[in-house]
Amino acid sequence: MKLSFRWYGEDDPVKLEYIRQIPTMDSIVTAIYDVPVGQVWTKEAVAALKARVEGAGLAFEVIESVPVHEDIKLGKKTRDVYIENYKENIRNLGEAGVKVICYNFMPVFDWTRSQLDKVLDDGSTALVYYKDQVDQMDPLKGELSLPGWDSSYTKEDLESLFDDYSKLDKEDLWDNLEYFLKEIIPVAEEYDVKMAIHPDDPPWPIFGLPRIITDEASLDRFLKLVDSKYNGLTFCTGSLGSGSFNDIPSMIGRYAAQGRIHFMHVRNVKLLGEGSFEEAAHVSSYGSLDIVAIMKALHDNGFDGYLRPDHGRMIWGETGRPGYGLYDRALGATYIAGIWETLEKINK
Ligand SMILES: [Mn+2]
Repeated sequence: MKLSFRWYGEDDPVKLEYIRQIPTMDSIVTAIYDVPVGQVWTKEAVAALKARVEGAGLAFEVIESVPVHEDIKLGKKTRDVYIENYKENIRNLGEAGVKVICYNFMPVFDWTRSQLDKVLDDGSTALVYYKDQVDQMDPLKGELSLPGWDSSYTKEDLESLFDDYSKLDKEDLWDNLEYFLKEIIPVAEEYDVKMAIHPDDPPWPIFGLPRIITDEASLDRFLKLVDSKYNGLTFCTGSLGSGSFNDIPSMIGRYAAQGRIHFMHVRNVKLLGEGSFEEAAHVSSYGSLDIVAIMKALHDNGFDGYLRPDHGRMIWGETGRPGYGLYDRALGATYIAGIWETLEKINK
């Protein structure tokens, strides 16, 4: 297991130099953020990012994310240009030593929450998803105020995207995902870059948009679309674990044994029933997931990929990017490292 940490670049209030001081930290998970979705990241930009990360004493081997253009998800005629660009990104990143690329196939919206700064009992703040609040939101009406959403969309862009997706059902989205994979996985194999899809967060449809990477049956179906190790998973415990229908340790055990998990996101969620949840401290007793069982499932099945503590709460007065402060994620990293050390020693 290689411990890693997400870093948003020079604008991130969490400095690379601080991340390096977290015990057993190995790698940085990052991306190039100033190139529009669907365009090629230049070799020069990739080389500069690699030099910056490695100069801080950390490995540059995981990219999160290379985003997938909406035209690819929609299966538009223009997708082929964007797919060629995507392949070029895989080649450039592979040549720079990148081993894993995380991406997702969620229409329009990435992760969705109803509030980013809910005050918990201990005074920390966390991201939450309350179903009744989300059900009342309409992305096409009123202010563009959905927490965390991509503010680069204008109202007109959104209307046009929603119109396009209204003509698409789940099976169409599966077809478009398969088309994309059949194009890119051979390139990933050639350049030794493992592709790792991130599940949908939350793992159910929102705002009438289809979502397909949500549970064990859909992950099985996904892995069979192209039966190659290079077509693998970012297994996000919080995203999949927001659905009580997912048995997380059991799923991890299966997919790790198959060698299909290349990247782990580990965080805890407290399920509140009926499609609502709060993000919680990593420690098992604070949420609904058994983090020790999760780490044991990885350890028992020989997991040797990358793992990062996922979202943390905001604690100790820290301000910054919701979910991505330093302190609570560092506590999570240390907790995870402690469980792993224990598993290594008791299994000797
Ligand atoms: Mn995640």
